[in-house]
Amino acid sequence: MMKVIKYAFQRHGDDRGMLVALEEGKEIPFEVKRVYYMYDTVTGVRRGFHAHKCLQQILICVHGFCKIHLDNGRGETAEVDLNTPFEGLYISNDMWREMYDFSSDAVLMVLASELYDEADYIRNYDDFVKYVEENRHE
Ligand code: T46
Repeated sequence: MMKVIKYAFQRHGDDRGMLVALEEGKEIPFEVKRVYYMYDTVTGVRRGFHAHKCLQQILICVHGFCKIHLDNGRGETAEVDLNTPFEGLYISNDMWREMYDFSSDAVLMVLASELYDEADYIRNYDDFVKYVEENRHE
């Protein structure tokens, strides 16, 4: 079974409601260079279908819910539910990802360690498995 790293962020709640604070070097283990989010995802859509050579990310479904399929290219996979604004899924580089089962109100926010760079994407699954094999350090 593949190890999945999910963070449970501290919730600062009081009688006004809830607040989550994320700080680089504390809750987030990398320098955050970019934030993006997806919303109004069409029902039934599956997105992603790629891996990254260098990029690390934390995915937070700040509203609604969705699921993430992870595949390390070495025969191990995981399905992860994201359904609260106080949990974050860490995705390392060299990890195939697909996002699916979005609720109609889902807002999936992503904290990223690098700026957008198309050259960092591996968009073909067979190329990804080959890349993992070639870059194995054990
Ligand atoms: C990832 C998963 C979780 C930009 O111009 N800047 C950006 O920072 C991003 C992320 C995207 N774009 C443009 C590129 C495409 O024309 O937005 C469009 C949709 O991006 P993409 O098809 O790559 O979206 P997803 O949902 O397949 O993947 C995204 C991220 O790209 C990817 O890094 O890990 O979310």
